[in-house]
Amino acid sequence: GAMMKEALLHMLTEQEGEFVSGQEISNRLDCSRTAIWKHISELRKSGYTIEAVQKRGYRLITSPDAVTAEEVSLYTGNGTFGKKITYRESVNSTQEIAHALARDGEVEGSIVLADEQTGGRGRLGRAWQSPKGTGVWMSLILKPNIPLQKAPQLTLLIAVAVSKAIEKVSGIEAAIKWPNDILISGKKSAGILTELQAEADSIHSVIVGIGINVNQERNHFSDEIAEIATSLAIEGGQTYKRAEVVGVLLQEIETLYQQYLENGFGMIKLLWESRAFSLGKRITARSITGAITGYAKGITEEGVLLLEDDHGVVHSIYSADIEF
Ligand code: BT5
Repeated sequence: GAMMKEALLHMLTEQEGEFVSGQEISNRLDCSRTAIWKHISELRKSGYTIEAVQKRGYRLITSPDAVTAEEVSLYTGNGTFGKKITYRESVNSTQEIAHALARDGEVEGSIVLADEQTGGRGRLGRAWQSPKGTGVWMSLILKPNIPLQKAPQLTLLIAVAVSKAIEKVSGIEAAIKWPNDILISGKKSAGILTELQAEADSIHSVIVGIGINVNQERNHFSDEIAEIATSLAIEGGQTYKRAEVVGVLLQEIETLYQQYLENGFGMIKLLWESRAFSLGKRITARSITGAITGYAKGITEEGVLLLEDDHGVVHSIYSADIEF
């Protein structure tokens, strides 16, 4: 059923606003006219405007800004990431669902998407605001064959992919703030949460949580983050299709991830540095063990931040929040 609906949507989309006859649909999908009608009704219920005209067939007029499996599948291209999509209208956190799937042996590249998260989370138990119908709230399952201590490299890889995807879809420049923030005009437009399932020293699965503010208006953000958060719509002055953001992002991630597995972190490190916001700046790195102020010199091969304090001592920062 779901496959058929997806195939039908693909046919209508390919026609770019032209009519597709019931006969052609029925031939290509090998289904009855009644079945087609049923799927057309379902698509309409999901927000698609489809015109039906006697003897001419069906024509797609508009599609909703949805992150359902069928809508996202229009944008995922030929890669393997995003071939399997679990969509939920409302969840506590997509991370929870992805963790459970990974424990049950879910394949690499599977994603979980939600239209809304009621308990979206950031690092260190912080909350991630995920209002309904506004952003990309996604968890991606990876199964890299790398040692545990290299896992932080993946966060940097994903950050490069997110900033590239934002630029591709919107033309807006997006910088990376170590380790996991994507900034537009100095405000946070996306965040990354990398969680591991590991046995002894080896990684079983990496659950990469990605939150991207796409179509929020300013009043969607609580007072607490109103000054520090932004969205693509606020910055670009127009709305964007979230499904396209997801599709472009998955293609960017898959390309970088293949390069990373084949050639190592070197190339990713260069890309990361060219998009980094904090390098060469005076910053404060704050963590549970205290705060260090100094110059951000760069990142190591492992993805660790190097911070030179006022006495010339270089500190390796494994995890912290960065203030300017
Ligand atoms: C992050 O944490 O930036 C990681 C965010 C990851 C969210 C994704 S959504 C899909 C998946 N499912 C989840 O449950 N999570 C992942 P952190 O660096 O700790 O930043 C959290 C801080 O960012 C909060 O304390 C707020 O100050 C701020 N914040 C919260 N919601 C925000 C939003 N929508 N946009 C910008 N800033 C936000």
